[in-house]
Amino acid sequence: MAAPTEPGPCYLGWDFSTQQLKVIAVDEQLRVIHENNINFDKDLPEFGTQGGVCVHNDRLTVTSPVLMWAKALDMILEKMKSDGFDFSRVKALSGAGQQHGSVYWKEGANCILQSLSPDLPLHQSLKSCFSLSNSPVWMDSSTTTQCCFLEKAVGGAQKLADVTGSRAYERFTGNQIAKIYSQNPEVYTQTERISLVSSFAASLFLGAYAPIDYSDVKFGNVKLCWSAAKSSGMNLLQIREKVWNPACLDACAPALGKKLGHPAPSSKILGSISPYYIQRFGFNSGCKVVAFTGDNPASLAGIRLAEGDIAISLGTSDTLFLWIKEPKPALEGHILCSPVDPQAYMALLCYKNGSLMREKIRDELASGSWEEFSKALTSTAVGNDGNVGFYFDVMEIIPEAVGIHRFNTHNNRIPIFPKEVEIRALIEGQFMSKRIHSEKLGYKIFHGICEAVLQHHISMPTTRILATGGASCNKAILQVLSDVFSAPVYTIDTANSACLGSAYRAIHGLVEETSVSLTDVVKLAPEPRLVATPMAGVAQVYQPLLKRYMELEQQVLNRPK
Ligand code: XUL
Repeated sequence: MAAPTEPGPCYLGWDFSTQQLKVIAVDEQLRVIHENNINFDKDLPEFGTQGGVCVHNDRLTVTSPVLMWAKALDMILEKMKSDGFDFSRVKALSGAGQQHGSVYWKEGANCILQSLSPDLPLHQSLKSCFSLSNSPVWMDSSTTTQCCFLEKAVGGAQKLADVTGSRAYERFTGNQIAKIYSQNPEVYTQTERISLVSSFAASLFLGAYAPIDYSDVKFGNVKLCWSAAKSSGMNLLQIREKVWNPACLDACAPALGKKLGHPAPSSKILGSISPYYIQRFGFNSGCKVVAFTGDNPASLAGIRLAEGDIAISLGTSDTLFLWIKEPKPALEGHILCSPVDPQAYMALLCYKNGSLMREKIRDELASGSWEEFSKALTSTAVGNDGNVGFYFDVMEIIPEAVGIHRFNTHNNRIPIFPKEVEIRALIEGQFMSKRIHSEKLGYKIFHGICEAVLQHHISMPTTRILATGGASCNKAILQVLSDVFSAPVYTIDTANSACLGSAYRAIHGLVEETSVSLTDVVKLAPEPRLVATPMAGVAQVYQPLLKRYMELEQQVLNRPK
């Protein structure tokens, strides 16, 4: 009888996202062999988060407890162990984190990280390691003062965009650090190192401070070459030279460069896993930790965005990525380097009122049931009989507006919609906004065929919409997406594209030196599946409606807050 074959090596991809910690293991053939998750609200109720965050009384400040993330890691590893997961098979791991969020390590924390006792859970060893226990996250919009100051300090919004890739955004880390420095200078002084959520997570595995990666990156408005084309969503990095910009650093806080450390490429092997995980969970001592990156670049790798595609991630934040060959200046959105193709770029639009808004309306009008929600959606007509709605529970990024605004077919404001109309208005509105604003970045449809737009030199011979994130499991929602964009919608088998992309990046990290590209690594992965095609006649319905939506958006914007 043939001896049973040894299970081969595998790779872990982590995602420290807003509401959950998620992990996926893939084998050498890129098959998913294990998935697990910890939901912060449900599994760690002692931290009192809602949707993984705490919204403060001013409604603008949004934070997450840093020890919650450490405890979640401990918990998920224990869960994997009790599910019989064999950690000794893991050859490399990488991960992603929600972008922009920051972690403040107290003086001496690196020494504690380097000598973690395997007898204690992570959060217990780390409890004295942070100078700030509540980390600001990407949903925070409390730093308008700091944004104005930074833009002024470097010579205006455009100048800041030219240098760092973006005008000042409230959620960007530099402005968050500036707020902490001005409001709590003693916290800043006690801080030895500032990490992004992604590099914080990498530090936990490495048992030492991990560098911030170049690809947790946004750079807008400039055409750059690949080698110099990365920076983070921080408003701090000089994107051409890949060094911190002294004027930006000085405008935010003193001696900031030292606290941030030197950034590193996102495919870099940072080192071997900390002995803590070898002793506690049975990891192999040769297991490599590849730099962690932002959730959006990781997602792009996971869904294998190709030339001509649009990706829409329907998660806590809704994000939309476009494949771009030659980025041109735009006043909204961001341009990122494609982590898949060195010659390409991705444009990114980010919406704050994604899943949480959909879940709120589902809870209020559909008894918390997606089934009931979907039924209501399919029972209403395409175009919602001219009813249009804007649903911004928190201050939106695109457009900068807040509140719920409903308009009937005569463009009159009305206070309430019937349940079914409200549900369709929410979903159609979310997708009309994405279509309108992606068209501003270059997406366009000619005669039913999605093609490039010339202004931004986007080449789109055969556009596919690749949907990912939690809501990409919902067929009724994806049908509306397909109708509004007049394009076919595809999904991949897992909604966790950031985890999957991270697992692919872990493999890539190991082979990168042999000049195998990430594109070659992901070639083995299964092709996305077609799940929705546009219904007949939808283009005629949405053409006038999109125009109206755009005009109504101006009204919503102009209304005093
Ligand atoms: C992107 C952004 C969000 C976060 C959370 O700019 O703020 O997508 O990365 O997922």
